[in-house]
Amino acid sequence: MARVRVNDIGLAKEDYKGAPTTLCKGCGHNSISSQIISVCYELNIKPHEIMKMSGIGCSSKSPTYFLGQSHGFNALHGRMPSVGTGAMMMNHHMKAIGVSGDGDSASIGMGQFKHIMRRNVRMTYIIENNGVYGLTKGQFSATADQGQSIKKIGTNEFPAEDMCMEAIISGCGFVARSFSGDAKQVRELLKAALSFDGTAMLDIISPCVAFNNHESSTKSFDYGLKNQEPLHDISWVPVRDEIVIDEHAPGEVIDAPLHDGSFIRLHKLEEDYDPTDKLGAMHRLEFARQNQEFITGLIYFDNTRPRFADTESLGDVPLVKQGVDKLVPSAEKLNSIMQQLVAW
Ligand SMILES: Cc1ncc(C[n+]2csc(CCOP(=O)(O)OP(=O)(O)O)c2C)c(N)n1
Ligand code: SF4
Ligand SMILES: [Mg+2]
Repeated sequence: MARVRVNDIGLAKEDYKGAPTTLCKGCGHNSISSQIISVCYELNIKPHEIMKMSGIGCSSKSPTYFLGQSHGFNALHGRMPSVGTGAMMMNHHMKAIGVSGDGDSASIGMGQFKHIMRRNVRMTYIIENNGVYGLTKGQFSATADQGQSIKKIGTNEFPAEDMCMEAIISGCGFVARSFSGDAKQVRELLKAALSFDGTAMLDIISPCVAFNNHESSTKSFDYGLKNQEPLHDISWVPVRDEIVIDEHAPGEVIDAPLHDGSFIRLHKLEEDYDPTDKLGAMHRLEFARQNQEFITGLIYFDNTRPRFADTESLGDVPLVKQGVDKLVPSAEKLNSIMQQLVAW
């Protein structure tokens, strides 16, 4: 009998899978789920230490299709960030994977999106961005291109939101863009995001094959395959690997250190691109927008911001593990609070 391959914690790849997908065949969201499964297997992640959070949409359904042994919560439309923040406040030792869509995050959930970025909650926040509301049959989302037309829907008259720009402005320290058709880049970015102790935002262009996969769309498979312009070649280097610089690397090599001791290595493809330069990153995004370029890679990186758990002084023992005596104020304490309020 063939032996099943297992990772360092004795789990097989099968242990990281979820229920069979009910999304359309060929939907970009399915490729992203597959990459999450591979990466969590490879990183020896304990499924019970992961919470999968999502909102509403085809994208937000996808946590059902990976990590079937992890915790999960399907929040209201656009409300995943606040529910995720609350859950991480109760147990900040968990790792959160948030999956959202462009409708869920850029339309109804924009306010929530910006606040989780500024709070720096430890979450790998993935936007599966297809430019439409796939689940409700293809209406334009806030990331749809201005001037784009879709049969039966009409023409989008409004400018597109750029979620990488929004994340940078809001204080996020790990901002990346990728394409679901580029499995290797998605995997390396996911590994780095999961090793980052704060909010890591991945805006992954993920074509909707049912409603937005035609020639005029910059969120189609054809467009992504033909126009993707990586800023660098990316590899994630685990803690235990010896640090060796590849002398044949094209351009300069930047190693961005992550909180668990691993780092993300970027072989620069563009001479002057430095992901630690905030204004430079915003300038590059705006230049890409004006020139209709589809840049991918780690766009902005800053690992110096305090994480939410520290700002909130959550300490070593998560709230969920504290006893009732610590969490519930005594009758005397409550009385004294009430007396102070009455005195006001
Ligand atoms: C409060 C509320 N408003 C509207 C809806 C209807 N609705 C369900 S999913 C969705 C959009 C989903 O789009 P997106 O997040 O881009 O996900 P996709 O299906 O494209 O992956 C909308 C508007 C809802 N469920 N709840
Ligand atoms: S409708 Fe679009 S987004 Fe939804 S499952 Fe089908 S291809 Fe994917
Ligand atoms: Mg969408």
